Amino acid sequence: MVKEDVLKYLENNKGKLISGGELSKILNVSRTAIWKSINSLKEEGYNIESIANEGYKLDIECDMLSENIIKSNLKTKLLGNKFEIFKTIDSTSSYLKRQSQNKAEEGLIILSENQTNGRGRMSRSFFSPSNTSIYMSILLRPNMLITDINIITIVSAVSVLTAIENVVKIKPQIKWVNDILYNNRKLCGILTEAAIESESGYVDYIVTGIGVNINISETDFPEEIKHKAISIHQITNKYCDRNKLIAEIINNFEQNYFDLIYHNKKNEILDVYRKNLTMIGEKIRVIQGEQNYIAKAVGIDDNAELIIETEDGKIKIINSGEISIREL
Ligand code: BT5
Repeated sequence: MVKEDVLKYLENNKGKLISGGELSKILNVSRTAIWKSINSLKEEGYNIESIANEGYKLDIECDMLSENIIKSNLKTKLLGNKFEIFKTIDSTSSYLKRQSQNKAEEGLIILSENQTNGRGRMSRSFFSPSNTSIYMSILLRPNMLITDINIITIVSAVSVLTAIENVVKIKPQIKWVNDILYNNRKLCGILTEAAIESESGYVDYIVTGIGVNINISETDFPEEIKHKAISIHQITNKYCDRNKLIAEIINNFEQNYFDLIYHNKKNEILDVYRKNLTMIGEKIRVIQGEQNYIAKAVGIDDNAELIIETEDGKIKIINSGEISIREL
């Protein structure tokens, strides 16, 4: 389609002025078709400058989600073989779960500029404003017992953490089980959901949902989470290129996923997870439904469960299913 071709050209030449005549020659379409495409892209929110008698220029800081830019930074064989990018959606994970039931293939990735019903664990909501962050879900179909899926959460956390370190040059930490924190405030939440094949106990599919706060300012967060959430922009005071970070997350994810599935490197992945884990050795509050109690976080076992020591000296293993922890 002409519009996609025009966009691709402008994205590959961000910040450069190109005349309508040149574009129509390169893409082999009429100038009217170019003009129509540009107007439609502007309506979609692309920051394109039209200069009379000179041409068009896509703003260098334009940061709309772009399959073209993401793909040009991907080094993967499986993840991202297919993308669907939405302007708005209820939840990228809810949508992907529906597609998974319809036999969508492993590696499909859903992204959206916003979510009207972004979800966390235990029916909690995930604040998902438009055009400022990453809301991404990845479909996996590993040959794995459902009891082993905690390790996929570990793969996601390690992959997002390393991607942020590489692209943004900051050092966040992981909070068991699925949060990436900076200065003890949540930068990213990860939700791992799975469906089981009846009888066999094996996984049918896993949907990993990743939400990273990118270009949100402190005043944009709702009152209830302002003090416990943070965005990359708040940390660096710079705009962060979402498309590059998305590609880096996907690249790392595939590398770690393949290392886990094909190269038996679960222990190496767990090591990176453990090294970057916050709260270990510290007193924490363990929250389960209405109940909560104080314990010491001792470490993570090989199933990525949290080992704690209760105040009466008992060692307990807790699984993330229905339990959260909080600093004292
Ligand atoms: C999570 O749950 O943190 C998992 C969030 C996963 C979000 C992604 S976005 C793409 C995909 N599609 C979805 O619908 N979900 C996934 P949990 O550990 O339960 O934390 C939820 C809690 O985090 C809330 O109760 C708030 O206190 C807090 N919170 C909500 N929105 C936040 C945000 N944007 N940044 C930081 N904290 C937030």
